[in-house]
Amino acid sequence: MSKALEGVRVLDFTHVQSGPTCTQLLAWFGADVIKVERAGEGDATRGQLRDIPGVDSLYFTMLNHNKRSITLDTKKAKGREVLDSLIKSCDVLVENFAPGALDRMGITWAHVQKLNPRMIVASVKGFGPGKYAECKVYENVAQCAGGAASTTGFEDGPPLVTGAQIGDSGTGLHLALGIVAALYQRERTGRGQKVLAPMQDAVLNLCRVKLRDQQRLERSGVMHEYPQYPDGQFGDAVPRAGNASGGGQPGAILKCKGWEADPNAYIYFITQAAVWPAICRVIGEEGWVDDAAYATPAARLLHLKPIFARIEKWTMTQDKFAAMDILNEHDIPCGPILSMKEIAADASLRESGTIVEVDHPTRGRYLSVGNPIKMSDSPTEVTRSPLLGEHTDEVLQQLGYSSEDLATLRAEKVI
Ligand code: CAO
Repeated sequence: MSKALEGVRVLDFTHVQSGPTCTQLLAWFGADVIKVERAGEGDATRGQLRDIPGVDSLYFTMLNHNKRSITLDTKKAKGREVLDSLIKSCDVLVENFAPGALDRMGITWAHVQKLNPRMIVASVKGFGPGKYAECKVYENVAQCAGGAASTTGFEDGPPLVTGAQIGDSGTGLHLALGIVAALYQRERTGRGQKVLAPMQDAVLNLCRVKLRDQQRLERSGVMHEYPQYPDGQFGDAVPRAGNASGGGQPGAILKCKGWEADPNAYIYFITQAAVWPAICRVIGEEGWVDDAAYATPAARLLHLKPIFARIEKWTMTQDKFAAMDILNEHDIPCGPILSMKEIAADASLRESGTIVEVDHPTRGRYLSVGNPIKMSDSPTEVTRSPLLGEHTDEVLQQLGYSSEDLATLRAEKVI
């Protein structure tokens, strides 16, 4: 079966996490992704957080599936020549170097346009234009600057970053969408364009509801579904809301049977208005269905803490999976708090290809996250990440370099 992006060739200048997540998606959709790395060291993540000495780390292998790898010193004149032929033969250049690094390499937008006016140049940077445009940025910096940290955590604690890599992988996703849209526009215009996804902006986009709440707070001074209501105080900025749902349907994380010993024996419970009578019946509080203090969503907002305390009395009698089964029989939205250990063993995620086992020549078999986006006409087969420079000869020969040329480039440490 063909793939959605078959025939699209990507010059992949990405490293660490944000850029590689983007090009990995493009590869999963069928693009030929050629990762350019420095000879000897390659992407820094190959050697970071290693669990097996001398072997590409899981950090690297899990972010670089389905790609080809070439080594190239782009600071040498001959390396620049190879790079120029790659630019001529590729559709997209993706990079996430520190600001200015691509220009310092001589790969300016004008240079790219001269060589290949159809090329799309896509970049991740920490910040967009403005006072921080020149700053280097990693995941947690983006989470802090994009509004996630100030709105995550409990009201009496410090700002918190989340384990979801919304700065890196979240920005990679945004960039991938920009690239696909630019490819689509190129079909009509014949022209490439620059695509920029700043990490701060991507995090803010994912925190959109908190900017909504900032304006609600400024208008009314209070937000009824936040844990600060009705007893606490609101300041002038959106406060941290703990595990409150943040939406129109109040929710909370509640203890389940075994919570004393198991740090993940919890369930997320949403008191969706449509199923309030069912909730009352399940927890044994049938009287709350018609009690004026509990019968309407507005009335319940005044009593959320005691309501969730009562529901928790019930969830503590069930393990999280049993609670999930019972609640789902009544269409009550809920979700078990799953550990990574439980997720790794999840049969449905394995069945759908979202958790995959991959073979690697030096590491052996390992577990990874496959393509979370499923397409009926473009299935994803996850293949292992490339060894450093594994495809240098193959790619350069495709560009027209002879065996003698390769020997010279190798002797001069260009590849
Ligand atoms: N041959 C020769 N030189 C190469 C090369 C190659 N194949 N590939 C990269 N280089 C050079 C670059 O040209 C650059 O050189 P100069 O600084 O002399 O111009 C140098 O390697 C280092 O690039 P860098 O500044 O991007 O790398 P760093 O490790 O110092 O910074 C990071 C890393 C992530 C902080 C920075 O790249 C960055 O801010 N990127 C944008 C935001 C981003 O994507 N952050 C997410 C990272 S994941 O958490």
